[in-house]
Order: sequence, then structure tokens, then C-alpha cells
Amino acid sequence: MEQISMDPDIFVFHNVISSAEIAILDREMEAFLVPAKVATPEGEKVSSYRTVKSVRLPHVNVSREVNLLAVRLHKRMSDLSDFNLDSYSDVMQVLKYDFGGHASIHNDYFKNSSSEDRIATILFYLNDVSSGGGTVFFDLNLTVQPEPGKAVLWYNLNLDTFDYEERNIHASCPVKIGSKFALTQWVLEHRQMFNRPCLRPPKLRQYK
Ligand SMILES: O=C(O)CCC(=O)C(=O)O
Repeated sequence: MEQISMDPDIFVFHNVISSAEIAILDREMEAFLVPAKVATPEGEKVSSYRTVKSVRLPHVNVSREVNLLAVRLHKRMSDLSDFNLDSYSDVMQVLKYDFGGHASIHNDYFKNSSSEDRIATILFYLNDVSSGGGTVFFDLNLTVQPEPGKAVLWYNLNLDTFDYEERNIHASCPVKIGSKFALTQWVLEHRQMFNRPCLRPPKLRQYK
């Protein structure tokens, strides 16, 4: 494990998913990938802002082998992040960016005071991308380049106050050669109330 940023904390983990596990996802999930939608005021839409194919995992139509792998990956993500994850409600997303595929600059929180927010993001990289495809944190001058088996963990909320961590604004750079294969877990905040209690009152965040 490496800590690639101290303030805010960002961690990189190596060899957290094996090539055999990646091969299962690659073989079984391709058929289910569809253009990802983003939330807009008019509802969820396919958008030029995030051009990636995705599928939720666990998934009703995939084999038992894949859903058992999803349970193992949840346990692993929970162990490495110390967050509480539920295999059925905290779904992961398998992501495939083809040539030119990217996610424009954004933060992963919703900033919607009436719903729970995403406290953290855990992103597993499942292949090498020889050109493009890095996850770039603009304010921190940091780029994490995909490598099979590597994962990155960042916090969308400050762990002391649960204020929005705006400095973790990021993007997925356009893929210039081949494709980028990844798996993301957005960690929701409510389930963390006992293992990651909010220690100080928020400075900016408004609760309804
Ligand atoms: O794929 C990446 O590197 C980042 C993914 C991301 O930011 C997203 O899907 O919201």
C-alpha cells in the first residue's frame, strides 16, 4: 500500500485482484455493458461528459461464479478501506472505456442535502492502458495510471467533519490506445456511522 497524498489522504493498493479474477470479469461482464448514464435534473441520461460502458455488480443475470466473486471483492474492499459495505445494496460498477472514452472533471459526491452521500470511492484497475486512461486529480497534481490489480481509494467527504472534500476533484483521461477496464465502488456514508463516526461538526455542510 502507498499513500500518494497526505492532505487529503489518497491511498494506492497493489495486487488486490488477481489475473484469474480479472479474467472472470472480462469474460462474463462484456455482454452486459451498456453506455453509462449520468444524473441530470431531467433524470438519468447518456452523456458526452462520461463516455464509458458500465454494468452493476452483483447482477441478476450473471453466473453464480461472478456473483460469488462480487461478494469476495466487497469483503476485500471493506478490509482495505475499513468501510462497511453490503454486498447487495452497495453495488459496484464494472467500467469499460473504449478509444476516446473518458469522464470529465467532477467530484463523486452528490451535494444533495436530502440524501446520503458518497463518503469515498474505491477504484480497481483491471488492465494496462498504454496511452491515456489515467485518473487525474487536478488540484493535487496527481495522476494514477491504470495497472492490472492496482486500486486507488479517495475520500469524497472529510472523515472528521463529513464536509465535502472538494480537493479530490478528478477525471478519467481519454483512452488513446486500446481500452480501459475498471471496477468502481462508491461508498455511502450512513452505513459507516459506527466505524467512522463524524468527530467534529461540519463547517459548510447543511443537513436538512
Ligand atoms: O475511471 C476513472 O479513473 C475515474 C472514474 C470516475 O471518476 C467515475 O466514474 O466517476
